[in-house]
Amino acid sequence: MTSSNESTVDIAHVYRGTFVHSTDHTAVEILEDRLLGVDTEGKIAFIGSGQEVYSLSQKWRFEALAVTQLGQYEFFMPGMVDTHIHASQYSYAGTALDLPLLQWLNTYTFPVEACYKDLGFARNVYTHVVKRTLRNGTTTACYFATIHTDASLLLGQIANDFGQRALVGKVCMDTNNFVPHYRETPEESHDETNRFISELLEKKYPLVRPVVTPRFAPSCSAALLGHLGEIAQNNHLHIQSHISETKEEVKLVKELFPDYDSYTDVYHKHNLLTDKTVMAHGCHLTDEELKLFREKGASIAHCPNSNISLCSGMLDARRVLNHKVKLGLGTDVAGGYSPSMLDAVRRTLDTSKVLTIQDPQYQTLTFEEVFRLATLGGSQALSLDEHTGNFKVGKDFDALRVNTAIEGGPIDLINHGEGPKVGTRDDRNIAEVYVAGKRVVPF
Ligand code: XAN
Repeated sequence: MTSSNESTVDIAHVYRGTFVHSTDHTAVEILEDRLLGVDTEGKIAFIGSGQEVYSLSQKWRFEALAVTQLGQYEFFMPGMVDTHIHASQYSYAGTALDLPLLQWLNTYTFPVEACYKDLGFARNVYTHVVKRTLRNGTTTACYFATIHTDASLLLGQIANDFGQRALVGKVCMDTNNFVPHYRETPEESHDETNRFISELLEKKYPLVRPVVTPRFAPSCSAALLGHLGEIAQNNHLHIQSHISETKEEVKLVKELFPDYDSYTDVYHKHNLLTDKTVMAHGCHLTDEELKLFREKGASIAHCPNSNISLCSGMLDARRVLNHKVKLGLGTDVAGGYSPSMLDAVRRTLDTSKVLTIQDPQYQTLTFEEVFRLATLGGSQALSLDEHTGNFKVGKDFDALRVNTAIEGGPIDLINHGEGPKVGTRDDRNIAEVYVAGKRVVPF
C-alpha cells in the first residue's frame, strides 16, 4: 500500500474497483480490487487493497459503508491530457480541410479567429468546447485562444467554471499579410500578453494557468519573439507554439530567419525553448533539432488527426521517444476534426502503422504506449506531472469512470469471461469525469 501521512489528512471519498494507469516503467498497469482514497483537497491520499477496507477505514477514519464500489464492467483510468487544441477553431471543426496549412490558415482560420473580438461569440464557442472536451475525458487541455485578451481571459474563466485543468494562451502574432485586421503590433502584443498574464493570475483559479503563445515563427517578428521569451523567462511561465508541421512552412522559416541554424534554433535563440515549452507537430524536425529539444527539456505535442487531415506529414513518434524527448498527444482542433483524445489515440496508432507499412522494420507503437502518451506522457509534456497523469499518492485525482457495459453504449460484450473488462470505445463509455477530486461530468 502507498499513502501520505494519515494523521493530518481528511478523506472526502473512497473508491473501490479496478484502476488502469501508466507509470514510467509500465505502459499499462491494471490494478484490480484496489481502494483509493481522495482527500478534501482532491488529492490521492492512499491506494490499498480492497481486501483491507476495514483496517484502512480505521486508519484513515472513513465510513466503510460510504465506499463507492465500481461495477463489474467499470474501471477508473487517468483523465486524458490534450496537449494542443485551438479552442477558437472549434466553431468550424470537421469542415474546411481541403487546403494545406498555410493556405488553410489564410482562407479559413484567420477570418474565423478575428471574430473573437465579439465576446458573445467567444462565450458561446468556448463554453461548447470546454464542455465537449470534458465530456470526452479531457481533464487537462492546453488551449490556444486568439489575439484578443478579453476573450482569452473568458476562456480561462469558462474552464475554471466547469472545473477543467487548463493552460490558456492568448495568441501573439504581428505578421499577417493575408488578413491584416487579424494581427497586432509588437508593442500591442507585448503589452496585451502582460495584461493577459497578470489578469489571469489575479483570478487565482486553482487549475488554470497562462501560457505564453507565439503563434509560430512565420507569424512573429524577431522582436516579438524576443519580447515573449523575456516575459516567459521573467515569470517562469509555460510556452506553446507550432514547429515544422509542413515542409513548405520549414522552407518559409529558412527564408524569414536566414541567420539561424534551424527552425528550432529560432525559438531557442529567443529563449522560447525551455523545460516548460510544448511545440505542436514537429513532423519534419531533424535529429539535431530533436537533440536540442532533449537538451532543453522541451516537448512535442503529436497531433496525428491534423497532420493527416491537412496532409502535413507524419510524425515519427518512435524517433522522438528514442531521442528521449517528452511527447504528448493533441487533437489540434480544427486542423484535427475531432475534439476527442480517444480519436488522437487511434490516429497515433494509425500513423505508426502507416510508417510500418512503409518500412516493415519500423518499431510500431503499441496500444499500451499510446495510452501512456494520452495520459502520463501528456502531463509530462506539459510539465504538470507533479499534479496529474496517473494514480499516484499526492497527485490530484483526475480520473475517468469508464463503463464498458453502459446502457445504450457502443460495445457489445459478447465473450463474458472472467477478469476485468477494460476498454473504451467512445465518450458514451465515460460515465463520470473527475478533476482534482471533483466530479465535473455529468454536468
Ligand atoms: N500553425 C498552425 N498549425 C495548425 O495546425 N493550426 C494553427 O492554427 C496554426 N497556426 C500556425
